[in-house]
Amino acid sequence: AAASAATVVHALGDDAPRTLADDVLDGLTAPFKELPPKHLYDDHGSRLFAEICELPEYYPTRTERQILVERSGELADLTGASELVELGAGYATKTRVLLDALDAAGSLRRYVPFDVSEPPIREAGDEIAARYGIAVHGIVGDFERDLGLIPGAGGPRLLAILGGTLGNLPPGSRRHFLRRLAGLLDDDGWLLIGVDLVKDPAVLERAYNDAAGVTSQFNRNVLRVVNRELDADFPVDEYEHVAFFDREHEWIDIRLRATRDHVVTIGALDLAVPFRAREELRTEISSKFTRRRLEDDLAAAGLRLERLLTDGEDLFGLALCRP
Ligand code: AVJ
Repeated sequence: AAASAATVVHALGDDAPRTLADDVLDGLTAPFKELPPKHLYDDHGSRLFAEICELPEYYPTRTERQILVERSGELADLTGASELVELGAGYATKTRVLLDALDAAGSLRRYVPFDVSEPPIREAGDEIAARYGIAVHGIVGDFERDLGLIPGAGGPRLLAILGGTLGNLPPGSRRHFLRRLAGLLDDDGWLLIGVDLVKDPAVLERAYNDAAGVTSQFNRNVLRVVNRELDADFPVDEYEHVAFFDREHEWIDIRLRATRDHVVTIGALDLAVPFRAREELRTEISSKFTRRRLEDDLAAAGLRLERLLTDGEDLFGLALCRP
């Protein structure tokens, strides 16, 4: 039945601070300090990321959108999908293109947006339910943990993870995660993955070191999140944003570098963490792909690459895969 408002299911609730506390405790006491990138996306971080997507240096978002604009009809015809499940949906701006195509093909019945942040799911979900007259089942959760909340497929499913989100996972976790995604698909299901492609390191590095400094703000925001949520005292302005292309691993390595010796107190954990001047804390990796590497990862997860749709300059790819 057509619904005019989105249903939203929550997996995070009271658990979210616990996850952050565990990650901070593990990450800041490890031999090389590290925090997982999902904590970058509080409300402020989500807004900063939306700003990044509009930056002239940050080509992935507009390139992916352009590929979707050009090839969504083909994706709709190939998949005949009756439902779109989208991991890391955010405001679903690019998704509209895909929804339009599935709607035009006449197969669309349900949209299942999944994200760590609730406001985008609710806003975009309500609007999409009303506009397409389809059921919208939103899920607020952590997709490394809460995939079980995704309902069973009610017809050919298109499971999408766009924007290069998959690239945040290190190679081993990525294969493991792909295997779990394969488990959400029946034989008639499809997986659509947005992958940033290996290219001139100068172009890559520029995308993560924008002239306006928005990426630096976004990166350092994770320290504000820890300060607020765990009663910590990171001197946010005394950390520098660092992002470089690691040619061996083919990923952008994103870090925060302390500019002086200091000790950070994390009240909620009763923890004191010393930082040396120039010591770095990794906040994100963003893997870049070649077709070969993608195929190897997919094979390890029991998936195969049906099409790799790219833009004219091979900046970004949309990989359509099947079990
Ligand atoms: C959301 C993970 C795809 O890796 O390009 C952008 C995040 N970090 N600028 C990316 C990000 C810094 C983005 N992903």
